[in-house]
Amino acid sequence: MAKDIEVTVPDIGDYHDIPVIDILVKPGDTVDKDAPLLTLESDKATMDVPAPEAGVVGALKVKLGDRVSQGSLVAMLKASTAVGDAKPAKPAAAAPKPAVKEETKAAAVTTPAAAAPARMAAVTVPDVGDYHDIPVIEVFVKDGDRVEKDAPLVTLESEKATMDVPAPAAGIVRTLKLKVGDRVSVGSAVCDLETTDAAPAAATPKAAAPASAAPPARETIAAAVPPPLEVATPAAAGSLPHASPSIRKFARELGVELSRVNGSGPRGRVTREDVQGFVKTALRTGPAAATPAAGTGIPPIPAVDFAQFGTIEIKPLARIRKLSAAHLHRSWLNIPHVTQSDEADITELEAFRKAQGEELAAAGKTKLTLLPFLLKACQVAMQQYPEFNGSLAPDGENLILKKYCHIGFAADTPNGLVVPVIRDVDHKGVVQLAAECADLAKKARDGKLKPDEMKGGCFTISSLGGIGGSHFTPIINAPEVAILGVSRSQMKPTWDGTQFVPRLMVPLSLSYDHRVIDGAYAARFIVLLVKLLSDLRRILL
Ligand code: CAO
Repeated sequence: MAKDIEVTVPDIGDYHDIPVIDILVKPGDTVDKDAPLLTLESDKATMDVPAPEAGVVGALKVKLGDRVSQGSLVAMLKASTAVGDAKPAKPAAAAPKPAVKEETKAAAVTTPAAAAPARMAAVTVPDVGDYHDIPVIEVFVKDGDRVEKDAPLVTLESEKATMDVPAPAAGIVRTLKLKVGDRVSVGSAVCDLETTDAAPAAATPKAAAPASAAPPARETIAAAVPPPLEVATPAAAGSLPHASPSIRKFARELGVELSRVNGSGPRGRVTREDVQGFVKTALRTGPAAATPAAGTGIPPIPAVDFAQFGTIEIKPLARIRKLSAAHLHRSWLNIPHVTQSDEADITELEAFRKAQGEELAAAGKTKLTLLPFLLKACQVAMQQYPEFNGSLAPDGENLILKKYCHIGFAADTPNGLVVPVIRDVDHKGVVQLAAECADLAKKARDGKLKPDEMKGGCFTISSLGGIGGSHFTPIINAPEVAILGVSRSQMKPTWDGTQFVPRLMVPLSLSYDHRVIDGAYAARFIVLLVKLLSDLRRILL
């Protein structure tokens, strides 16, 4: 029969009045026996309070920052298993199984036998309760490493608990005596430590006792040993991460949610390298690539084993595609996009372009496409509507207005999308712009663009006109605030007031950042753009 249980802080040794630093459950959560409910942290150790029984979490009695001691009520739990006819539920307090004996909790420090240097101390496995012959699952140090007092040296893991053996004093690791997979019990040698503390317990004459005699000073004992951390078995823990106290602390310090890190250790345990790898990936490729929904709270798309439906081929993504994926995802998620569409009558422009193009071709000059005209028209419109040449300051307090005008254009390459940038469009004529576009587009296709040639853009044009399609919604190339999508021009019947006449119309799709640009401002911008393209003489005005 379901029973309400008061979950209290178990015997955590010498620790009193220590803060709750993490709450791992909320009311209504179903937890298994031994699943961690919350984490406490003293200045020396981090420890979880596990669920004493499987059940459903009721009211939480503590919040982050509350200070607790042994016996403090932390939560109510409706036990799903029969807990017998026991009267009050208090005994179900989440006492971790390993009985931590205060007097023997320390990593024992003794001077090694015979001619050891005066300040060399032997570090041995402290009394870790009922555990014998348990494996070393992680080694954090190597010979020559300098460690602070209480820094974890190794992690041990029994079936029920994971525990770090911390350095009993600051010093330099001299001879490491363990490796991952070794099995240890109380008194097993961990390493020799050349202590640098002014008067570490190990250096006192009393510490020159045999290994079994832990340092007598009680504060040294307490300082050296965090009590074992009860961890649930992976099955019991459900989706909760399986990691040692020091790794949890390490992840917390870096702001990494352990549940997002794939554990590569035995039984999916998260290691220090896993956390470091996660951070490196996030820094290199951006959070979007580290996990598609990173930081957004958006549930990730579940993985599907496509091979179950038919033959598949795995094709690694090109580096450019991965980089642009992260960039586009960031923009899409961070910027409230609005796309405004219109069509410009480029009948006259096209006639002019063709005539000029033939002249240029005859002179052996660059091919004249629509793109340089679009660049020029956008530059003029940006000068009249300068917010289109702005970027929102990261704090969201200011708009940074640029007095230069560099415009990028999206180029389709075999390796993916790149955006070369034409500098100082306002200082250049259409023919020069055409030459620069052709040059940069070729470099882009040949994979020869230099990083500087893709930087500093104020605005982007994405022209799909050479391919086809009508309208689309381009994604803003942050930190820019707008992008113009251009589709394929088409001869259309247009009403001139008295009759339908055939006119060449080019579809335009202007996406803008609505935090910076109002709809009316954007509509004025695109109307001007349409006018400029419809009658190029306006560019001179
Ligand atoms: N309508 C009709 N025809 C168009 C056109 C339009 N809007 N824009 C270009 N064309 C024509 C050109 O005139 C040219 O025709 P001809 O060969 O008969 O003279 C042909 O299409 C090919 O032009 P182009 O694409 O080589 O040249 P461009 O200057 O217009 O564009 C570049 C250069 C680099 C922008 C283009 O090659 C490209 O890569 N476009 C794809 C951009 C892209 O992928 N955008 C999507 C980004 S979001 O995923």
